[in-house]
Amino acid sequence: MLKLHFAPNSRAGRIVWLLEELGLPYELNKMDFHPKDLKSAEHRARHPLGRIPVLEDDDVTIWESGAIVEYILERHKNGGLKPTVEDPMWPMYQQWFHYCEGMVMPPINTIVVQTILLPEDRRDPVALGQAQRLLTKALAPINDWLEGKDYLIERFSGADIMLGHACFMANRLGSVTDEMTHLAAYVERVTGRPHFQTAITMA
Ligand SMILES: N[C@@H](CCC(=O)N[C@@H](CS)C(=O)NCC(=O)O)C(=O)O
Repeated sequence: MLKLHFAPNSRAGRIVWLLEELGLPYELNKMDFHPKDLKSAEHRARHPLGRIPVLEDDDVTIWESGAIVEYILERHKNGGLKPTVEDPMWPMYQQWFHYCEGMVMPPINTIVVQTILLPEDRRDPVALGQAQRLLTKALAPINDWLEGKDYLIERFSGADIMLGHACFMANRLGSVTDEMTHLAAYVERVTGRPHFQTAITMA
């Protein structure tokens, strides 16, 4: 049985979303998004940095949300959500899948740290401004690419689990502007999926 180590309002929601989309059975270890749980010796034994998500599958323990998505799609795919290597959309699947943690999440992390996690007297407006500008730049090619498409490779896929979730977070932080019409419609489409709602409202 797959076991997901989870806390609300985090990237672990991506994995719940995927498991729900695939209809796979899983067990959830719900933790608080708090050092008492994430930095406990028990959790650090699963993830050396005390982060989430972590997936256990019999004798396998794997972390990094993208690696977990790929692991589930390869070993338990239950029929899809990933193009084959011969598929003309496969290169774009790869690109947008990795663009998520590579380019979009780093400024999101900084914005969250600078607006939520740090106490007010330790926040740095210069770092915040830089991250906001970087995020706006990183979102622009996604907006352009999505013109005329419902999803990143036209049909719903693992790339949407990754980058769609990151775009949802960017939107929550106010970085998806009115001019980004294709991206705004995409965020609405992705967040309107019933399994996304299940994952995101899970506390
Ligand atoms: N690149 C990693 C990032 C993991 C990560 O930073 N997770 C956050 C939650 S979204 C976390 O565990 N934060 C707790 C902490 O930094 O102490 C992934 O995609 O899994």
